[in-house]
Parts: sequence; structure tokens; C-alpha cells
Amino acid sequence: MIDLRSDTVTKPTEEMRRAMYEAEVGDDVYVEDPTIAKLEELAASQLGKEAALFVTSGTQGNQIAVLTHCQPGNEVLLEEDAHIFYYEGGAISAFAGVQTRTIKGQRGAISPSDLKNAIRGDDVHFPETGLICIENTHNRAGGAVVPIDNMKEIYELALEHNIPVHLDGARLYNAATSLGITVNQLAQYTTTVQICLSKGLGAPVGSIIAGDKEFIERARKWRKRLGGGLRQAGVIAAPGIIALTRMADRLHEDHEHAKQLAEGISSIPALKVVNQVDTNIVVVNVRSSGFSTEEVLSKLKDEGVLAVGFGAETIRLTTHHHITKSEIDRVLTILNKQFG
Ligand code: TLP
Repeated sequence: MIDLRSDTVTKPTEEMRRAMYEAEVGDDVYVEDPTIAKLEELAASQLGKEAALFVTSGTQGNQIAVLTHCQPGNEVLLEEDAHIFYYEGGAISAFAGVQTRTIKGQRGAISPSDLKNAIRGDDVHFPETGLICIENTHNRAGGAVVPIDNMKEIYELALEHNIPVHLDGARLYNAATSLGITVNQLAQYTTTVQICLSKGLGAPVGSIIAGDKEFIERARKWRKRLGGGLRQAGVIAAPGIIALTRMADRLHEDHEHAKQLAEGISSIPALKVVNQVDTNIVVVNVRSSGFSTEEVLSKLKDEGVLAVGFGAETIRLTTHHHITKSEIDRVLTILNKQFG
């Protein structure tokens, strides 16, 4: 199977498996796991933050950030297709008791003037704006890179209004790779950031939240409350260290493969690539093929290719470190055969 459903499907590398086997461990609820400590220090330093916390998933990291930043009854501003709003099971309302106010963005980027209009003033009727969330790269915008100038403007606006900015950076290393800058440069315009170790970076599990020391200590308590206090979890933190030190440098290959895929698809009239491919995600509208999304996915599966539905008429194909150039050639041959 050529699995293009997500970059979450990657399996740990040999080096990761060795690191897991050899990891020094301790009880992390007592903050005694040296491997977790090493991962957290490394992540904090790459992201230019004082401290970091290892959490089980991107969703858990984002939710802990919302819980730590906000009070029940606060309003959270976020892009209308943000993962935190669209894909996290309503956790933000269920657990943090906040309400969401979504803003339509341009390729995942919220315009600072729209954001400014959405920030609540001081009025007895209004909720307080407790948090602004941004996402880079933006998943539903097709892995779009949110420009650093946009992040800077949003951060400056937020500072003026004393509102924290949380970045869902599940694929921040993809954004940095595409821009040719460091994750630190992007994260400087945030109060807190969540990055996933288990997407393009290929670790089997885990995310990081980073911010100032005081925030991370409160986040640690929220993680415990949510049942996320882990014990000898150095065995799962160890591959995260490999992810941060070895895997980011190769992300450009995934981006090249996604571009190769999109270019090939653009010569098939029945299929339409709907996103500008900045990183490792290609979104394809299949309406003109005459088949439904489900039918397209099932035809591809019969030919040994997996993708996911991404809306009424669209499918998503995501490249990652198991996908080679010749597999992209093969996927294009199959697409031509079925829909060309
Ligand atoms: N995204 C997954 C699915 O949930 C859709 C995927 O296959 O792309 N933020 C962003 C921007 C994400 O894309 C994801 C996962 C998460 C957060 C959540 O991470 P996990 O899956 O670790 O909870």
C-alpha cells in the first residue's frame, strides 16, 4: 500500500527504535525521567521558549494550552477551519468551557484587521477574549504556510490587547522548511506553541507544548488532571529526540514529492488540485471525474493507494518519509489509468 492518508501513518525509523530500547527512564510525574527532560530542553531551545512539556498528542497539547490560558466563559478567536475548532471533537467547549469565535482566513491566515474587529471590548454583555489561536502550516488550507509577517502583526495586536497567542504548530517544521527559516523565528511571534513529533518528523507518538516557565508549570498540572501524567515515558520521548535532531532536515523531500504529485495531477482534466502546494499536502477536487469522493477513494484503494476524504468533493494526499519519488510516479500512473 502507498499510504498517503496522512503523515501520521509513519513508522519509527531503526534509529528511533534503538533509542527507545536504550532510553534512560524515571518517573516523570516526579519529573525524574532524564530522556523526557532532554527532549523538553531540546524542544524549548529549538522553539526559543523558556520551557517545554511532553504531551501525548497534538490534540492534548492544544487542549492543555487552551485550558491553561483561559477561564470558562472566555472567547477564543481562531480561523474557521482551524484544527482546534474543526477536528478536536468540541473539546475546547467541553473541557475548557470557552466559546469559539471563528474568522474566515486566506489560505489559513487570519487578517489582522478582521481579528482586531473580533477582539471584545470592555462591556458587561461580552465574554472576554481569552486567547487567539493560529495554525502553521494550516491543515485544511492544504498545508498552507502562514506568512511570518502575518504572525508578527497578529502577535503585536495581541500584545496591545494583552491576549495570549497559541500556535498550533503540528507541522511547524514543514512551515519553517518551506520558508527556509528556523522554527524559532516563527515561534517568536507566539506566547505558546504546540508541535507534533508524530507527523512529518516521524516519531511514533507525542507532541510538545512550549512557553514560559510559569505557563509550563501550570500546563503540567492540567496534563496531570487530564490523565496525561506519564511515568517511565522516556521510551516514547527518545524517538522524539531523533525526530527533532534528524528528521526536520529531510522535510524538503516530502514537499518536493507533493509538488511532483500536484504537477502530475494537474495534467489530468478530471481532477483538480485546489491548493497551492507549499508543503506536503495535496488537496484534489474529484467532481469532474463523475465519481463520488468515496468511489474515488475505493478505486484508489483497490489499486494499492490510500488517501482520505477532505470535504464533499475533495480528497487529501499527504507525503511523508516512507514515500519515494518512484511511488509518486506509480500513484500518477494509477490516477491517469483510472481518471485520465
Ligand atoms: N491532524 C490529523 C487529523 O486529525 C486530521 C491529520 O491527519 O492531519 N493540529 C493539526 C494542524 C493537525 O493536523 C493535527 C492532526 C493535530 C493538531 C492533532 O494532532 P494529534 O493527531 O496528535 O492529536
